[in-house]
Amino acid sequence: MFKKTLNSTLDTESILKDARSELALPSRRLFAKRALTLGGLSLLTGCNITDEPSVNRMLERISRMNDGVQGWLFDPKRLAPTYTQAEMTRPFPFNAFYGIEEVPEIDEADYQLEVTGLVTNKRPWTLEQLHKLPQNEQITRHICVEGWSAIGRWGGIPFSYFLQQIGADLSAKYIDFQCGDDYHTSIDMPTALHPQTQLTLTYDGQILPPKYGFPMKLRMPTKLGYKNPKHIVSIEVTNKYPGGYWEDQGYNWFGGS
Ligand SMILES: Nc1nc2c(c(=O)[nH]1)N[C@H]1C(S)=C(S)[C@@H](COP(=O)(O)O)O[C@H]1N2
Ligand SMILES: [Mo]
Repeated sequence: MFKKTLNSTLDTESILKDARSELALPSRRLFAKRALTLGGLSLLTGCNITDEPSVNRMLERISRMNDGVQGWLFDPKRLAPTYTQAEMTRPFPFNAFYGIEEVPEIDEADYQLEVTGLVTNKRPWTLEQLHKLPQNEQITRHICVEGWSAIGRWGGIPFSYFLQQIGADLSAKYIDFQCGDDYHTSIDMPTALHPQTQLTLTYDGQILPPKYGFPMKLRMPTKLGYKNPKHIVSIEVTNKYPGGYWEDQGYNWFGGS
């Protein structure tokens, strides 16, 4: 879609040339080979390249990102790197489409996770029931397209295990997440089944605090920050493209691997 605009107003080759020099990567490197196309760059930065300012913004974002993390963001089968506790970013940044003083307060007692769509078991889940499911931990890097990244430690249920518990149709295309703050985003089934995709209940060994998404978020180290929904209140398995809060405003739907 943006190709048409680009042909008339922008010079594709010169954008790529600038991107290459921002990245200073030799062409044989994985990232350069796989992603140094306009599509790959817009995927990486979340920028919809339709005009000169957004091209500049894209180049700025690229230059700020750590090239070491870029290769695996594009390969759904590879594991994202993990880190040690000493490498954790403290404090872990807060981000949302509103300020920290507007973080939703979700009442634990009333909370139930709704499950809808292509699943055999539509029973809602209390937090207590969720905490009883098998849990694991990861120390991984979260990358935000706004130009920062941070390493955090998250604990929760392997999402593929949860999908089995609800009898999800694993041949369905999408999973949509509705959040307690009117945010929503959706992911593809291969990412949902990725071993590092986690229904996250804790941060750094403690119950997930409100600012990081109480009572639960989806943590995917193979996806950019905006694909990781916080304050999840319902999950739908579907074949109908669900889009998302930022995706509907032009951010790339895949947003990562
Ligand atoms: N419900 C909800 N989830 C969300 C967002 C949001 O505004 N609302 N923002 C996203 C973005 S852009 C980022 S970078 C991360 C920030 O998560 P953090 O506050 O734990 O750092 O949450 C993502 N998930
Ligand atoms: Mo973000």
